[in-house]
Amino acid sequence: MAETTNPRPLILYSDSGPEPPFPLCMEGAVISGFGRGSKELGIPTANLPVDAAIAPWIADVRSGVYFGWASLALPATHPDSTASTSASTNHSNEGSSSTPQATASQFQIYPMVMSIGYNPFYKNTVRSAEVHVLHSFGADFYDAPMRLLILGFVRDEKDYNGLDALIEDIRIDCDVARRSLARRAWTPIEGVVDGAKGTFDGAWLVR
Ligand code: ADP
Ligand code: RBF
Ligand code: MG
Repeated sequence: MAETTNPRPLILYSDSGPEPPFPLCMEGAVISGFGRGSKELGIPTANLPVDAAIAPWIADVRSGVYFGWASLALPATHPDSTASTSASTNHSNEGSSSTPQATASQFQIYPMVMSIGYNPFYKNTVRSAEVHVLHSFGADFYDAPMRLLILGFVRDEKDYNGLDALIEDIRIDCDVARRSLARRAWTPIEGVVDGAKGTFDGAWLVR
């Protein structure tokens, strides 16, 4: 399959914020995925059950890559839990300027990029929803409650000649997500961009 080498735009949509049908919301407890060793590839994905009873939009949504915010209720014993500290800053693993935090809530907010679909590279027969959180965690968080505020579509899912090409595209997806989210109208009020509060209503993530 011929892969395009065209440069991809790194910032999507206008600075003025998400457009309909976004935001789309989804929540669930993190489940085990396909066990393909995504973690070993440096792109672990927290899988959520695809449940149309909880997120009715998911049955009809276009398969592909999306970006937005994830919130996680980590157990107090988790190394990244800020449950017992007063100040938290969720530093992105690759130095995003966008570092939302949630101190009053048990939910901590992180930027994320995700895939919804059949993973044509692996030819899955069931639709999966998997989230790569843009943060370097000190431990796994299976079973943790996770909420998603999906703010934009990045690209259709594709098949690839090899794993390297898939990983390269996912790396770019991560960049696109970070940069697109690091704008005030895309960042929740609970978060901080360039020293200023975000202006996006992300209350659902932390309530
Ligand atoms: P699985 O096939 O079970 O989904 P993965 O290799 O995709 O396995 O790893 C996913 C797990 O890794 C998540 O459920 C979570 O507990 C953990 N994890 C650690 N860091 C991250 C991260 N940055 N994003 C998503 N999951 C992460
Ligand atoms: N799988 C595909 O088959 N095609 C894709 O285009 C694709 N894009 C992805 C983009 C992101 C941001 C993420 C997190 C996953 C994507 N996947 C895709 C799923 C990927 O195959 C899966 O996470 C594997 O477990 C990685 O080894
Ligand atoms: Mg996974």
